[in-house]
Amino acid sequence: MVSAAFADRLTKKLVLFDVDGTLTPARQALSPEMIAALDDLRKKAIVGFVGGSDLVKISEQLSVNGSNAVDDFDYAFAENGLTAYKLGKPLESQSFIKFLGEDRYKPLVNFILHYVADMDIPIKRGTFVEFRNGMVNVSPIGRNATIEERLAFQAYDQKHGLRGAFVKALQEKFPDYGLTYSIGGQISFDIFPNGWDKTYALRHVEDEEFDEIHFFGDKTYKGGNDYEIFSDPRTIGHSVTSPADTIRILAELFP
Ligand code: M1P
Repeated sequence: MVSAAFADRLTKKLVLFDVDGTLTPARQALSPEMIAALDDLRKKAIVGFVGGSDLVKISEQLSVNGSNAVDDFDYAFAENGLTAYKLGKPLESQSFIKFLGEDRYKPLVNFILHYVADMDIPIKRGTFVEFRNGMVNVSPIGRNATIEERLAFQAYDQKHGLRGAFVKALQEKFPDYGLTYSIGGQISFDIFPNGWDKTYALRHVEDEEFDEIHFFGDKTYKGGNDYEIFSDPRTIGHSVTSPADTIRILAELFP
């Protein structure tokens, strides 16, 4: 039986999607083809997204003609599920700063800002640390970078391993903080308490006792921010190479 919440749909299957690289190109909007595929899927399954970004950014990408993304998806999980909605209604969540405490946060952010200041990279923009509800996002180039500047940074980072070295320095400096450092996007990495990866979102769906939980993501390799939920025994993981690949697999699984 489906629960009262989903009584209009005769399905016990949940399909969850990562956002960047899976539903949309990084930081860009849904294509008309993806909108049609999701509309069709929502007739056959319960549908949600699990993004690493905050809800404002994800909403910019997933809203269709001014609609609200939290209404267009059955489950909306931003910041790995630390911000969570079910059928448009907010679910309880926790916060990064409550977990860490101001006294431990301050040395961490001070170290990060010093490290960024000392980095010699071709260009720097603004917003090097973004403080979110469930995590802190750190970007050596800065979050205000344009799409072109992002791509240039990503290529430069691939060559020089800047983010990897930054993460290593943080792990060595704060070994007892209980934090995970996740390089999930193009220009930044996320910092959150151990266990607050995308599997965090799964606790919000447990009560529905779904028969199958599918997860689609592009960063499903070890170290990628989709790895934990992709390989979790509670999910059936699908590794995709692009939004077009997501549409292709959906057509096979849900004809
Ligand atoms: O969803 C993946 C990542 O997307 C953004 O990363 P970047 O700006 O580096 O491309 C960030 O919102 C990050 O938090 C998130 O994990």
